[in-house]
Amino acid sequence: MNFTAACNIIFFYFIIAIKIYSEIQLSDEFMRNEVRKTMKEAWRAYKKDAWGYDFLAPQSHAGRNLHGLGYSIVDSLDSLLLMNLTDEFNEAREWVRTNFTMNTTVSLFEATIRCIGSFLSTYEQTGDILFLNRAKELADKMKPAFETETGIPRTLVNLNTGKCQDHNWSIGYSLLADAGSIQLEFFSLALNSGNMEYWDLAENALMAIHYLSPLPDCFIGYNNILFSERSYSVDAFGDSYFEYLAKLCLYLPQNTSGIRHSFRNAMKAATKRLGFTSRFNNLEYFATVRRGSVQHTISHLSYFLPGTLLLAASNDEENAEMYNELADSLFKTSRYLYNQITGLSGDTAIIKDKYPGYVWSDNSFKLRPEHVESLFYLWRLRKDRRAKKEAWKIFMAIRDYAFVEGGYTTIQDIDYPIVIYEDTMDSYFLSETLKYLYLIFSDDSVISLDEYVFTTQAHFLKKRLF
Ligand code: DMJ
Repeated sequence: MNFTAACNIIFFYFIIAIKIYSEIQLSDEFMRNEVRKTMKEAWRAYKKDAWGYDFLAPQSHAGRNLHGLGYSIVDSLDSLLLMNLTDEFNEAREWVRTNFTMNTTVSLFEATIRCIGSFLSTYEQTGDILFLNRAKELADKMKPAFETETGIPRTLVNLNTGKCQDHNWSIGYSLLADAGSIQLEFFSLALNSGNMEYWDLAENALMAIHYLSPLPDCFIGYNNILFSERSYSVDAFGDSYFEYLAKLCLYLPQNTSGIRHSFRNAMKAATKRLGFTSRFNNLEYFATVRRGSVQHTISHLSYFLPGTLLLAASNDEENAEMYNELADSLFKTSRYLYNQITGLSGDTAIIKDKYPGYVWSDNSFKLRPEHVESLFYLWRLRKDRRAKKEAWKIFMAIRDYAFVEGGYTTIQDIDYPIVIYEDTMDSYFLSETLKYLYLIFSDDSVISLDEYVFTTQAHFLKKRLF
């Protein structure tokens, strides 16, 4: 045998070995356990350097506050329960019992999705009245936010004084995503506590939004509903409003045909007004309109939409085909944007005509959950094995690139293999990203989609099948 033939044979077997290696199936149990270990590791890091703060700053081994409600502790409660991290759950419960204080100015939306959602999910799982009481106390302190002409709540509220404020960049307005995605939490609070006042507050806000067009403005005048900014988006500032339309129909299957229509009409209007296909690579995406002018951007926040569309399709035979097709197109886009050197996506891309079809306006990976959330639905609802493979790849990339000695952190540039870090581990990493990853590798009966609906912060609430 000559030298070239020998080399060819070695090369041939080398390729076969690589193929076999890449096809080796890791067991679900193994992958689930790896996610659990990461949760434990991230929790420990937070506990060591940032206990009681909203977030861990892993690079500087310190804590950071957004609203001073101990978001990482509260947001983690049901992830810790789910992953059977009992000691850690008990530490969290003790903190909630003795140290959860409410005396700062908070965003109604953030405090609702991170705290009230988590308290209620944990209450439903454990029956521990402490969590229901905390949810009520916090909601009661935020009630002044709903005292507006329209019922659309203000964005910021002081928990001590009840004084409300606007963000300084949206005076006179509330945000669509803020006013339109507190309903699961407030409805659940009403049903769990028996106090329907919480229900009415959230329903009034939703009714007021429905008074607007099928694709409501992202900035809504809270004292004059017709006050308009001409800003439309299913991405930042709009995103979870659309998510909640689809999810409310699952949470309350009775008498929700109106909400189902709103979701269908919103998707149709969004496709007509915001839907584009990129010239390079034919990627479909939803643009954003700001003050009347179109911005061809896609942010990581919008990657939730394929998953939400799959969920809507599973619950609406008539429109399933349209939702499934749209989900597939949007998946193609988010997968393309995830296909970077690190295997992770940047935070915001601007669509361009030439190769590679986009430039990043923000190329950091902020540990966000939206893509793995959509992969979770892809696995549960379609049994598409690619979802598991991709989820594992993303998890490994997070471990390889986002881990620092002090915890897990934001990567500043996903195109650059020598990683530079930003200094934040947000609580959604514990509450959402790791939870969805864990569930992708769990049996379908674990937090079954037949029984539960996930809030926008991935807290699971029991469906109300009455
Ligand atoms: C989460 O806090 C929620 O999912 C919210 O609705 C928007 N996205 C962040 C995480 O990226």
